[in-house]
Amino acid sequence: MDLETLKAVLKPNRIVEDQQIISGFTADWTGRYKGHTTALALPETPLEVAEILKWCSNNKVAVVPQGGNTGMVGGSVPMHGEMIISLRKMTKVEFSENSVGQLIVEAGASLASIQEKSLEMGWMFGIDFTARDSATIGGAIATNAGGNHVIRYGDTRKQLLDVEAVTGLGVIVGGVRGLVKDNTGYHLPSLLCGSEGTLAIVTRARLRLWAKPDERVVVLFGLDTPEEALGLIEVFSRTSQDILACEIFFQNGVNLVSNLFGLETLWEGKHSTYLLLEFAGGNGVMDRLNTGACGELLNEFGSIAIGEGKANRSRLWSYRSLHTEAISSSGIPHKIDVTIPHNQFLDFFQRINSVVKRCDSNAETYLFGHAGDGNIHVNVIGPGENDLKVDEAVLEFVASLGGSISAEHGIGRAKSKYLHLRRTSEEISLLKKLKGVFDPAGILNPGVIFPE
Ligand code: FAD
Ligand code: 2HG
Ligand code: ZN
Repeated sequence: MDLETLKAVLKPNRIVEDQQIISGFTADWTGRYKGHTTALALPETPLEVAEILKWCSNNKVAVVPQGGNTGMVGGSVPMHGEMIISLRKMTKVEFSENSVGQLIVEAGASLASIQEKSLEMGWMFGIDFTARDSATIGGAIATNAGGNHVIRYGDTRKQLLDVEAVTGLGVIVGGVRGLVKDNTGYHLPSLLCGSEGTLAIVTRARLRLWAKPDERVVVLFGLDTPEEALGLIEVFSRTSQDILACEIFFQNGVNLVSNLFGLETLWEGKHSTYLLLEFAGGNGVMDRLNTGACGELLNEFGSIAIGEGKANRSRLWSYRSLHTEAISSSGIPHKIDVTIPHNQFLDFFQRINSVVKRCDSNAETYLFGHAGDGNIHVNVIGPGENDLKVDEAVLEFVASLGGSISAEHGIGRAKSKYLHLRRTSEEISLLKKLKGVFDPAGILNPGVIFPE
């Protein structure tokens, strides 16, 4: 690509061609996708994003929008030499003065910076996950990220009051006007949320915040079967208004995490299944937990650990939150993020290992996830990066149970050829037409969501 005419309309240093710098942007977090490009754009304003996209559209240059590059489905990697447009320089986070409990953020602001600003102002942001220091709000909007608190606050879409974005033609649409109620035709924030950089590049957003809890308590249960976990999920979701997170994981993942990070063995390793619940609310969370059906359950269990202070809570969380890093240390994982209907969960847990073993008898399967949302992360180590038998078998199995082939990570490149397992051909053709309206030159993230 001849970048001189683009450089001429931008301020200096917005386009990087130095391969030493670019190489830090071309591979994904998991190590499965390794791309290349000759140009990295680092715009600092929405108008600059618009200039770049106008030029790209006129010159038929394909682009890959990128935030923190922590995505799990290869959507932020230039596999065919596309220009990377990184939003990393756009990081402002401001408390909105004309509303109650709202933030105006630039797309490159990290999740952690948004959480911090919210807390500083006496509020709480509804989205949290382990990649919080690197993942950006633009990436979270583009993937409709979920994370640990969906059971309480919903996914990223539920936090969005308004979005400003730039279409493939370089036109700025939407804004950060943000009224809580605004029924003026199609809801652009909902449409752009989850579009994975294929319709527009998100530049700014207005976010809703929630009341900051006074008290938080983590409870970790050591269990012997997934059935027990499902029973507890049912009781606590129904009876506790304080529930904030509900996570499941298993002994093989705990072994990996404990060995790698030197964590204490849990209950001498005698359990197969773990359920971590977090509760948050006004003062008295622990007292409320100790009453009624919840209290009876807490008293009944032998293998139970309770964390009240910050350090104890994060010690218990670390058995769950370090799974991703620990698994990556033992190879390049096949990441298969799925949702299972609650009434199919047991069938799923009983059969998933044999589904994987039929594809590769030496494969190791790690299961963990946001059980309260029916969301399990199936991580498989063993099959080669390009051997997709296991991905296909698991996704077909999940679809046969009425589940979704992507719960929270998106479709990206990793799952584009399986989109038909969840969407009808009529739906796929409608979605493609929508893409054509936002991006008539087809420059925005080709190969993401829809197969090339
Ligand atoms: P990137 O990885 O840079 O991009 C992701 C996708 O969004 C790409 O398709 C990209 O093209 C597009 N994109 C990025 N920015 C923009 C923009 N401004 N406009 C338009 N398109 C854009 N995800 C969850 O949902 N829940 C979790 O619990 C969770 N936990 C994680 C834990 C770890 C340790 C890691 C490494 C990842 C985790 N993720 C999780 C996945 C990932 O962090 C999220 O998908 C996150 O939203 C990606 O943000 P990002 O800024 O890194 O986006
Ligand atoms: C999590 O919930 C993330 O920890 C990452 O969504 C999941 O590593 C994974 O597969
Ligand atoms: Zn997750």
